[in-house]
Amino acid sequence: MPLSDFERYPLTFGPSPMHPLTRLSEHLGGARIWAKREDVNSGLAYGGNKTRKLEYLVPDALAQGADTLVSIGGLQSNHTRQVAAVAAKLGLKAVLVQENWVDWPDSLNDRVGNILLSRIMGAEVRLDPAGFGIGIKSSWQKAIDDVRERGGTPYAIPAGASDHRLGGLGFANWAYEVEQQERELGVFFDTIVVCSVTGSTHAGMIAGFAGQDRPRRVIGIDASAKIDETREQVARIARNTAALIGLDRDLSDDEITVLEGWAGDYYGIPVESTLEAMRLSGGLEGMIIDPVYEGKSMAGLIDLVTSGDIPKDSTVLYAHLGGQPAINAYSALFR
Ligand code: 5PA
Repeated sequence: MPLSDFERYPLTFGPSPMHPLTRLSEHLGGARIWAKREDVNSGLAYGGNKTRKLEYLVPDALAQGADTLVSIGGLQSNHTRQVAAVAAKLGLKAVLVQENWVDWPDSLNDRVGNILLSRIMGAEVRLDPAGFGIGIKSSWQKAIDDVRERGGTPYAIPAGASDHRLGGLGFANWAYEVEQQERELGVFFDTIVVCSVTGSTHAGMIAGFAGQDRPRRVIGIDASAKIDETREQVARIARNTAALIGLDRDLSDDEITVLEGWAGDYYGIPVESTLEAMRLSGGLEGMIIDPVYEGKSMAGLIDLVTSGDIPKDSTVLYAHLGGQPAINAYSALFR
């Protein structure tokens, strides 16, 4: 059925703002670059990409009579913080499994930033020593079982709200929103650049744009340092989402582009190009990006523009997906 027939529970302010990054574009000397800002899309604990995805999961949770949202991420997960905020707003409980996804020595990693915000909002935070992985985790299953055992009704939200039947809808909707804003602004973005880890942000965009008349490149930049898993997950969710919203053709492989080269060796650990991207974005535009996700996709964008892979006559849209609270756990990098 068409996307407009799916129930959406509004959690955002409305269409997220879009604006040109004039000084960054000039500095790079190539394509014109704009940003669309999911980092300021909501009043719920700073918002971000998961807030948009959750707009389509919440009606399902409410229909099932859930009283507890159960989800999982790293210690500095932006996703779990957004789940905590949505639970608070709806008057539900949140149980969050926070795993040790990043071998990062900052002694405040499990205290500041996202995890602090989740605690303030009253979520039950469970620390777990398991490492990074976007698959289904036993600790998450256990948290779901525990809620049931206590007599609650859990609603299970996988990592990044991605591997879920409705996970791609938020960003399929984003693609329609972009088309609408383009009409209003008189601009067309031939290239989109987006960070990809659990995959449903990029996948939803692919499915949403695939139904539009004018083709464009939707480039995902892997930030997980596990490119095969990211590609597989993006392709699967893109195809499932496309089918769900009634796209009347199969997605071809060349519509699914996840590039590697900017993640470094590990998820969550910035490399030189990440820090340079953070400095450029902050110093030229006053636009703050984080070292885990957006710094890596911005590093990719910078290289693709300066190398001419994205040509000079292109107009590029950088999807800023949020993530700034985690910066507090990386203070040593900028001392
Ligand atoms: C995240 C994800 P996807 O997981 O949908 O591919 O999005 C990647 C991404 N930018 C990009 C920011 C700021 C993000 O937070 N974060 C996860 C989290 O637990 O926070 C799901 C991994």
